[in-house]
Amino acid sequence: MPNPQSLTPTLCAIALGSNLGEPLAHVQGAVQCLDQTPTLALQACSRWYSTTAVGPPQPDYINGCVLVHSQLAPLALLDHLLAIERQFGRIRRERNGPRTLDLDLLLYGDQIIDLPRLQVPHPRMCDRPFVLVPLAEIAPDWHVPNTQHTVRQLLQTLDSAGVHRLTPEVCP
Ligand code: PH2
Ligand code: MG
Ligand code: MG
Repeated sequence: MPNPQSLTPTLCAIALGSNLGEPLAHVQGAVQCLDQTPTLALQACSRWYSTTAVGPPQPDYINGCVLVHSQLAPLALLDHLLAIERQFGRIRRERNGPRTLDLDLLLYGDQIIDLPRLQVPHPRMCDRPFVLVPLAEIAPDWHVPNTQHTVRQLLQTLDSAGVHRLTPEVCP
């Protein structure tokens, strides 16, 4: 059996979001957790954005994206992200409802994964300016599997009016 923790590193994109408690502290803390994971190597971190919530009425989100080289296989990486969410007090309630921390695995190299627990590319990433705006900052030329397009091209099809970069005074 291959050891799931000794894979050749694969570049992955992860989206971060929070709109409960101290959202900026949560997403920044989550990046620190990812950075401290021995089987992950942080490659890039977008700036942070304040974004209008999509879904039921709820507070605005802080959103951003990171790139990591992962030695964890896709499901092991998913489990690790869920464990970090729990560490930040995530409780699963209504779909698309407010949350202290959401970590979504968007892209795992050029892989297409369709399992009950995990779909990659993330099935809704192409419709979400709060995902594509930060992702385009750090990976504009990534070809999104299952589409004929790069992140930058996908972003150009969306209205990004509800996505605002945090000012340097709020987040240097
Ligand atoms: N996440 C959701 C539902 N709605 N809206 C914004 N602006 N940002 C999010 O991260 C977000 C959302 C479910 O994951
Ligand atoms: Mg999400
Ligand atoms: Mg999620």
